[in-house]
Amino acid sequence: MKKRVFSGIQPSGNLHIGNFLGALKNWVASQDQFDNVFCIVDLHAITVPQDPKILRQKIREVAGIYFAAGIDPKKSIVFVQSAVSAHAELAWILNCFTPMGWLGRMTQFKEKSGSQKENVSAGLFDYPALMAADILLYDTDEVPVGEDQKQHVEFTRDIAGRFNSIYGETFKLPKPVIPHSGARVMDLIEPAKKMSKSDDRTGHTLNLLSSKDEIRSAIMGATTDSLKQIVFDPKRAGIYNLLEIYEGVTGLSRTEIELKFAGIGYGEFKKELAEKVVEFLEAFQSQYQELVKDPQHIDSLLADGANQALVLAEKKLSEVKSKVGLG
Ligand code: ATP
Ligand code: LTN
Repeated sequence: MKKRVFSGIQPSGNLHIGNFLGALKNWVASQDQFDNVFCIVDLHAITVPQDPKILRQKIREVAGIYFAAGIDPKKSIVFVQSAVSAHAELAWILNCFTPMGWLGRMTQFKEKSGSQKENVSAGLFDYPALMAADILLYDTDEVPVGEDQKQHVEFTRDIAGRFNSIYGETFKLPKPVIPHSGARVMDLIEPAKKMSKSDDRTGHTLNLLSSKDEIRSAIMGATTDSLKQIVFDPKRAGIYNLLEIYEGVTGLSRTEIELKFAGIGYGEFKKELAEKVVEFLEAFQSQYQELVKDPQHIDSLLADGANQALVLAEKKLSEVKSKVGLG
């Protein structure tokens, strides 16, 4: 029996090269090895305000991006979270076993709520319980995500362990799988900060659907430093980030890359990086454009995915409900 993989991306903002290198790339690469469930987590997206029209468009956009990146609906279940109500139901149940203190310690909540802790939604605070429900419904073994989601997967293990210790073995404990490179792609202009989907400032991110010119100008404008050598030194955040992106899109080793750019200036390196990213996105974007010509096809793939997910999710939910004494 193959191991089960579950992961998801929120249909909000603009998907960027960090989402690709930190998550999507690995989903595609190990697709044959696992039993995969990939979700478009719209219930997570509404933890912050969303325009309904845009949210609906973004759901299809993310589906198109999954398929264009190489997720094959014959090999992987792809569906929209809100189409399977077991996610919300299990989240509520897990909620009732989640200490407030655990949620309060989540770095993502602290970062996203900032100074607005009293005004953000209860959903944003409770975000990890919904993510735990997503993962636990499918007896997930591995969760391939970027570095920023590691804490949420650990939270999922903790809540699963707590439930199991009260009601007996119910949930499998999942493991986060974080890539060695590209797990935390940084903002191009402020390399101390992670590249973020919700950041729409020009030049800060490399979006998967950006034009060639946007890509070139963002890379040429990226922050580097006053040193000269092009080497993988994590202490030199700007250049390190660009090198990781180069590594991610070309597949070359770090030694090969350092050799290739020995004695070469930042300007030359950036030009070469921009061309590699453009080349890489060209193939991806033409697949995407082809797919979105037929939105009904995308919808029907998602409906098939939801039907498959539903069977698995309902089975686990009814086991949980019966253990808790519900229904
Ligand atoms: P937002 O900034 O709106 O919170 P996001 O860019 O973090 O969005 P998510 O939908 O939260 O995007 O994340 C989707 C996946 O991409 C997750 O697995 C996450 O860990 C990964 N990811 C997000 N940002 C990065 C990044 N900068 N580098 C690598 N992986 C990332
Ligand atoms: N919180 C994740 C998105 C997400 C997810 C999941 C990832 C929701 N449910 C389950 C993996 C498994 C994020 O990237 N912000």
